[in-house]
Amino acid sequence: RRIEHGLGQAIARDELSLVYQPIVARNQLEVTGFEALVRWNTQEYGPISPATFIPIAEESNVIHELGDWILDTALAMVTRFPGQYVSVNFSPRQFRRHNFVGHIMEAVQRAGVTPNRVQIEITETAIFDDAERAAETLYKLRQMGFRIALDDFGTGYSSLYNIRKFALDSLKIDRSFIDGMGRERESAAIVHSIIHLGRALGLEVIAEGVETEAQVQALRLAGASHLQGYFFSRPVAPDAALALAEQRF
Ligand code: G
Ligand code: G
Ligand code: MN
Ligand code: NA
Repeated sequence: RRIEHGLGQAIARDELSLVYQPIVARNQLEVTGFEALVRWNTQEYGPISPATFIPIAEESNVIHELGDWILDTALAMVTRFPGQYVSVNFSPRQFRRHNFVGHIMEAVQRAGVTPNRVQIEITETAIFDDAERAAETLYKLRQMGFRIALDDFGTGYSSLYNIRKFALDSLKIDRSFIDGMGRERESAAIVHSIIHLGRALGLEVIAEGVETEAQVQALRLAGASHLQGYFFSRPVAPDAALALAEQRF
């Protein structure tokens, strides 16, 4: 409750910021996009992780105020990138908001950003409850030119039905599988299967949580189209992100 109250004031108090983590293409290892991740540095308790406060915000309409700030800030940033897209996380409640499509369209128009510079990251949880409505929302967004990514793929209510039914551009393989790849045959098999499946369906496959050179090599060999993780860069502040934008890894 105290967190919920604090979140209501966080924007006015200027306690929120976004950091950006590069997403790197397989072949030349150039940066094709940046994932925006929110940070909250409270005056009273110091930094609080989004893993803690997003689920709390998600319990009330505070998520909308927060989500609007995140989207507007990310859109202002993408105009500074030399061509990359920005990938923004949307929680299930945001995605199911009344007129989500109109809302997001208005935001990009206000910012003067074309939809192809924006990737919308949602999880399977967001589309699970009302699949018909979710399919329609994703279809419209994709028609308008937004990129759609299914985040944390392989966890939660993962079903192959989802990737057939929904208009998607990319699958983001959950980092728990990447983490397990070098140790367990099972994780490696799952990673390979997701990559093959994604490619067969014409989707980009982004491997998350890439931390080591060995993972980079294994994932490139397996055919992942994009890589993201601490090996390349942690999520960094706007100026540092701009410095990374033209870099090859
Ligand atoms: O960046 P970090 O690893 O601390 O993020 C922890 C969790 O918070 C992850 O599940 C991530 O998806 C989520 N998260 C981070 N930034 C955002 C955001 O801007 N919006 C939403 N909805 N979730 C976010
Ligand atoms: O749920 P989502 O995939 O949006 O969560 C992204 C979170 O993953 C961010 O909080 C980010 O800080 C974290 N992250 C990004 N790269 C790595 C990595 O290489 N290793 C680990 N452990 N976490 C990572
Ligand atoms: Mn994400
Ligand atoms: Na993820």
